[in-house]
Amino acid sequence: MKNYTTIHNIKDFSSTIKETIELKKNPFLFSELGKHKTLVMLFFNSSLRTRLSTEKAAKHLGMDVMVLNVNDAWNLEFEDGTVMNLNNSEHIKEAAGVISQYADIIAVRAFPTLKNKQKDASEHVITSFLKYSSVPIISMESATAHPLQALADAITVEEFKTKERPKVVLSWAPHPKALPQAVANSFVEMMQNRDVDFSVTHPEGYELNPEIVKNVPVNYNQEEALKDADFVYVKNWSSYSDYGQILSQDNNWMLTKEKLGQAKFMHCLPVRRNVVVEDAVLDSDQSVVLQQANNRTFAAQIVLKKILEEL
Ligand code: SN0
Repeated sequence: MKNYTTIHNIKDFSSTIKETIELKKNPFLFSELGKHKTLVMLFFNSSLRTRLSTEKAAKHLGMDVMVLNVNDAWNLEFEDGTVMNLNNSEHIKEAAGVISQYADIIAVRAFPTLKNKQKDASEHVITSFLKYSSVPIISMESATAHPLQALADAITVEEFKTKERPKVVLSWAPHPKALPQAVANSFVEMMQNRDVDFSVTHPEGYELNPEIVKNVPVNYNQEEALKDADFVYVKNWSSYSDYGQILSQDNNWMLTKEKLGQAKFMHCLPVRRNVVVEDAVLDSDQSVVLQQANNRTFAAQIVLKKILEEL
């Protein structure tokens, strides 16, 4: 693997997931692979799981890890040819060139603006790192995708499924803040590549990018959509068509124990209790959010392993 910025950098989903579940049994098996190799993690935004699980994964492989909260460094300029006489002190060309000399792999987290749809769609941060770095790039959530999360999600479904082809539903839920579509996008793309009965439910106006959703069934009636589900993945996102806007905070869309039925509950975390999902769900043994978060380590580890093998 050269880079991991989209789930499509994975060649074979089934074998990668199988390999990850094996790796989980013996995480230190390849502890020599990353010896004297450095992972630099760059955060433009907050992180708990991503930061800790990716560092843990790298250490399982024997790597050294350096973390930089980019907001503590110089403000970066991404436009080409600008006269840099305002707030941005350093151009991405120099920054990426410099970091590439310190790192064997660079991992980047950069959320969307949720204001400028075209700029977010262009993925200007991750694209600039791909362009100006001389080492592999891993996305730790970009403007439109969260491929490490989606891989952890697929592993979790594989581990908990009790039938050959489980019914998986992605449900929108209310939230006080405008959130990215990234997690939902990558989950939708991943489920399209798995043997599952997959559908999405959300209020009108919350349609995700049609180029991503393609022919996945969308139901505006949540209760109907959730019927007989084996996995309910809940996530808020802001409107894509009315870009970045909060159109509804209707708490009838909060996931309750009643609506969950017998299904397993999934969420990428962090989650707002009793806004997105009620306590009774998170506190029940149908919730697999902790196991899902644990799989973030092994998703990162399989990706790092595949990249290290090609260095
Ligand atoms: C991010 C998102 O993309 O939705 C990261 C999820 C992995 N989530 C948030 O920003 C939640 C923030 C909040 O205040 O609840």
